[in-house]
Amino acid sequence: MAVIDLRSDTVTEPTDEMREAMARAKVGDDVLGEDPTVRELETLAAEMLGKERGLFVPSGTMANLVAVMSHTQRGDEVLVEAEAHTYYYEVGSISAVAGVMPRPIPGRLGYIAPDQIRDAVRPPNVHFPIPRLLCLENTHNRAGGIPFSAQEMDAACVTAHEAGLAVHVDGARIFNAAVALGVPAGQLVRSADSVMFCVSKGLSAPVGSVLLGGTDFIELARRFRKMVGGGMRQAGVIAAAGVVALRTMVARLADDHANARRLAEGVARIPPLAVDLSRVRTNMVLVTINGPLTAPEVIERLKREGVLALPTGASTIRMVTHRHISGQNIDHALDAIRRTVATMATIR
Ligand code: TLP
Repeated sequence: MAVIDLRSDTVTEPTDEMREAMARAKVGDDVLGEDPTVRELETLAAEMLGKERGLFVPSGTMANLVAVMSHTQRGDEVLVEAEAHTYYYEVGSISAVAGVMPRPIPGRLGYIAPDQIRDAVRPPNVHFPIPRLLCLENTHNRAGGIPFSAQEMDAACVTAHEAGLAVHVDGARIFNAAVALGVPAGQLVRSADSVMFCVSKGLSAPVGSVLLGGTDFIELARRFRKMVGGGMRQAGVIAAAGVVALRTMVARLADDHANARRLAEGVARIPPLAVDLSRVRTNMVLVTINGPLTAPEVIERLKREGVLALPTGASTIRMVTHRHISGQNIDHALDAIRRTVATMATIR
């Protein structure tokens, strides 16, 4: 039985072109700043995102951590959306390692609006930590892959800057946002101080993320990357796949978005499952189960039918489309979901 893996776009494997580029990559010691392929990836990424410099790091989690460490001092306050990956899924690293105080702000479908930023930033007072940084996420994972426009991003950044905060963007899937909105990715982060994106998700490279920002910021981030053990040596071997990812994998994300829509529209017609179709804007589908079935039960049953998905709550399931999911796979997945729900309804 062919498995249809909708757990995440992180499961994508390198293309043949990536594997060839990896085999041929010119390498050097990147801790000494001598790996030409890492340099190439960092430079290309900086050009595409409109920032001065880039820093290749092993993961999105490390990119966010190193960004927070570079923007803050221990004890500072960091405004972060309450469902943001940095707050929800990164093992508490910004507290445990960076030593900052996260201030979770429930956003509107993942977006922290300017008025919320103004309300959250408290005037200087001996009792309060110093507010130093705002973290935004685009696309927003737990909101269902929602992209935020350049105007929305600018508005949040301007307000944060007026309040004396720097802005870091977790843009793990910033290219999904750019493709969905039909704008260059750089536009979405033009007002932000730093941004990270992952080559290891929908872009199909096997490993890595790039953190981008101004020259001084990246120099500091390079030190923190070393501190947390992210200094890699002949990392050109993996950066080579990232270069191919940026050159060849961005435009095709539109196919993943079309497949997500097709999946969402199908699932929305399978009660007791429901999908808010207005939220399906990129490559994610959040499925709500109305009724007694739990997400883990449905996921377990789907697995027996060869369809993999992840729970995002007791009665919510996330399905993610990516390069290994075809339109035909979507139709097969929908058949499997229909069968699963029908069987489970008779068991109850
Ligand atoms: N997200 C993963 C899981 O960790 C949930 C996924 O399957 O979606 N920022 C965002 C917005 C992310 O979605 C992720 C990964 C990261 C950061 C962390 O990237 P990695 O996994 O490279 O540390």
